[in-house]
Amino acid sequence: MPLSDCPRRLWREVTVFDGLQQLPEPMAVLVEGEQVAGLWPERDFDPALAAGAEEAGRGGVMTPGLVDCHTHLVYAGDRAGEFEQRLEGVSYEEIARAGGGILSTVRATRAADEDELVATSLPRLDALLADGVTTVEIKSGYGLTLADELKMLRVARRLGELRPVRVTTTLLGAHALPPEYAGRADDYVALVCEQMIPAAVEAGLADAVDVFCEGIGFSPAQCERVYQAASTHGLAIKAHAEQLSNLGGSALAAKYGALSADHVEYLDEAGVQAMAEAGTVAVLLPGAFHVLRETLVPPIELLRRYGVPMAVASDANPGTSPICMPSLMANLACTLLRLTPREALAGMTAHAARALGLPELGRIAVGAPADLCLWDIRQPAELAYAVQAGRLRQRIFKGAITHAR
Ligand code: DI6
Ligand code: FE
Repeated sequence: MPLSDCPRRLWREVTVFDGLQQLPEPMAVLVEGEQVAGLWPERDFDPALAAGAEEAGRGGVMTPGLVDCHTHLVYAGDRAGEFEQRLEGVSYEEIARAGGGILSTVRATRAADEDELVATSLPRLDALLADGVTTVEIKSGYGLTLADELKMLRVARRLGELRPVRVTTTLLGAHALPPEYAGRADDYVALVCEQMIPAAVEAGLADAVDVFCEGIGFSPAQCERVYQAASTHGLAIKAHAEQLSNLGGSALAAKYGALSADHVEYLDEAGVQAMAEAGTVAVLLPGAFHVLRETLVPPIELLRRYGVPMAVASDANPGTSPICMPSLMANLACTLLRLTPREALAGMTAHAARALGLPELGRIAVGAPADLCLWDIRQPAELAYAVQAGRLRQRIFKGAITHAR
């Protein structure tokens, strides 16, 4: 579109968190079309620089639109009964081994058609958007047949068409062993590698693959087969690794150039080093840590020392993190995992975008996509400090204000 037709919008006197840090003084921010076109300290701002722009806001804190880089948002049913069982002392693993857990959501999700899945998932997506999300990753993994995994991925893509949000999709066929493959895990992995991955790629339905590398999931050798198939088909790689035990899943993912290794409570120094060398992001999921009442904190100090970027995500799912409130994740990342508020916010913006292989997102910079949030708070740290819905004044997606009150 010719520049003269671009809507030009100007925000004045905003405190900017640019995705990595808070800028030292109040700023003027100009958006032109779908991009950030200008960013000036207020005291240098010359109105001639933004001639013809409409003033869209004044004051408040501006952050990049939040990036929720790990969710299982699409599913049917709920697991409230299991929550009660866990409160009575039954462990997540015991429930899983007895055929509940992920497999109970698999039964409900297989029984739902696409429209039903869209209808049950949209309110969860809307909750994320109301809390500032402009990009969300959505995994499959509750279908576990070729048809049901593709169904979940189509639903995820449809959600992205129904709402102003970027959706990236991840094929998580290797999430749990479906009952019809009991005792034949290698055959199921062959189905993932030889049918699900090629079909998802062929249909353009997946941006990445993920695996659950765990005693109750898949072994490192099985995960490696999935990574080989993903690499052959040009899909990015992610991992649920070191959540409940240390199997070396993060180092394995790093060996295949993974975008991220997620959970990582049981990660050791060799794994941290492998991630640092490969540029793999550590995605911290404090919601699951909280709900499972875990006590082993991910090795934050080692991740800092090796310079591994830390992202923070909701892990929104019916079992271990039935929570669709990213700002609460920032709070939990600080209170439970001891991140600083700055790290938590970088974890939900710049570093989360890296975990999706989209480093142009999650930043406020000239030329960056204008996915932005304007919050009614005084300083960025308040997002992590207070847990309070309704602080989002404006949500800006591709330069358009999509949520304003
Ligand atoms: N780890 C998790 O925390 C989620 N998946 C996984 O591999 C939980 C999924 C669920 O319990 O439904
Ligand atoms: Fe997960």
